[in-house]
Amino acid sequence: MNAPIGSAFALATLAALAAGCSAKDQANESLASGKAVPTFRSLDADVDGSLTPTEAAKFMELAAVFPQADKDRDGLLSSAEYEDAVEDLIKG
Ligand SMILES: [Ca+2]
Ligand SMILES: [Ca+2]
Repeated sequence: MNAPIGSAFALATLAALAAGCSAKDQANESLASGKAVPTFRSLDADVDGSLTPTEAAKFMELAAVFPQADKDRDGLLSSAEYEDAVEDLIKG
């Protein structure tokens, strides 16, 4: 009997692959862990100039600090909020 865990895993794998595909688009920044930082544009899937929690979820480290990064608490990250958050992530 197949548990639905398989499809959840497949989705997670797809998400990881999608994140990897935007690697071409990324700036020359990397985290202390050596992981490259995706550009704001590569995360902004609908190109509306802000990141929803769903869009930010592609960048795990950013998703983890989303509430703090969203300084004006509108539930979205502007590019300025993103830059600040990335700077904090890089500095550690
Ligand atoms: Ca967006
Ligand atoms: Ca915000």
